[in-house]
Amino acid sequence: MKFIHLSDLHIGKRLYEYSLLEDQKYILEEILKITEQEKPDAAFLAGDIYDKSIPGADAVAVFDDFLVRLSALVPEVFLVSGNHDSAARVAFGGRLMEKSGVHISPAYDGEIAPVPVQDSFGTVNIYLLPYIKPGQVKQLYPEEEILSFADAVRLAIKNMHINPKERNILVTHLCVTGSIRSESEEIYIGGVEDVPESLFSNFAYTALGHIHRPQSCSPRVRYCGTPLKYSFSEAKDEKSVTVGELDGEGGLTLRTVPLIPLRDMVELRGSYEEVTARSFYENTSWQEDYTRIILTDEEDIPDVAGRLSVIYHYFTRVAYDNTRTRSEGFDFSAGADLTDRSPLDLYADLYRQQNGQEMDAEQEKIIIDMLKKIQEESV
Ligand SMILES: [Mn+2]
Repeated sequence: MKFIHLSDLHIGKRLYEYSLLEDQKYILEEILKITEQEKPDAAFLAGDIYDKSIPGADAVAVFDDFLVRLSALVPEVFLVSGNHDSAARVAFGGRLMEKSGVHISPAYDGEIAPVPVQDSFGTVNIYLLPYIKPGQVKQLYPEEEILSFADAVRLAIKNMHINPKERNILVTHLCVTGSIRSESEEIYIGGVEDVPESLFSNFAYTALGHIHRPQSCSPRVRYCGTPLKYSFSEAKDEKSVTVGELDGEGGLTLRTVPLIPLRDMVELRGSYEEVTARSFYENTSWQEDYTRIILTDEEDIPDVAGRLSVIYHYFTRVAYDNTRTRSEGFDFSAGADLTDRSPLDLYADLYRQQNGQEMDAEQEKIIIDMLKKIQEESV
């Protein structure tokens, strides 16, 4: 069986003041072209179809068109809802669409029956597990001990009663321990959502969504990543469609087909004079790309955002990397990941700035306890 794997379309997403809908329509066209060439037997959409649980009418229209055209090219389309989706709204009409080969996970009700798909070797069982939270599963199984996301997913998989001798595929939306994240995901802090990869050992392939950077967690467990860059932390990422082939013995081959966006997302860096010099940008696509600009000038430039947006038509934000911002604790040095900071680190920075000294052990414990409490309440 040949398949394509997509996730985290986030249709309707905005980047600061820009609607990304044109970029999304463009990339969905590209995906349809790839699909037409690859001729897969199945397509997996692993959650976060929309960016919001109540998507705008324009976003719904874009997905409706994509789904109709995708299902004309692919015999079986499978989709699950992600944390950004409303599971019930995404599932609307799902039972009717079964007849057209479009299989949508219903909102999780404690039982998941596989969808059997035939290929020339026999049956492949496709299991659809939407994004689930521990509290939700606990309500369905009050007698079970479910303290974490990992417990919830373990139970959901146990209740699938999988036959490991058959070929099974799981499509789901969750966070595997150790996966590399980016700025555009909304994930609970401190590893709360982590699910160990070992839970998926009975699946010939696990098609994941939730993490936006494409990556394999193991040879058979993979995030295909978003079709577009959704934050500047992804500026250097390469987006793609994952194409897989499963043979009769459960042997799996995976490859990627690159996705080239309508507009790229780039972070530019230099002095004001450098980044506004024609020679800097003339042989690039940057004037039509989404840009974030880091200026190294020591002095603030008056009306800098207005001036930069004359040159860079999809300019978003400017920041200074200079003696002042560094003394304030910002780190814009090349390659520094601005996002990879825990809430505790951020609070420690704030404390240092306000008090000119570090928190002591007791104060730190108060903050850690408070952060834990916030986290537990939001799960
Ligand atoms: Mn997502």
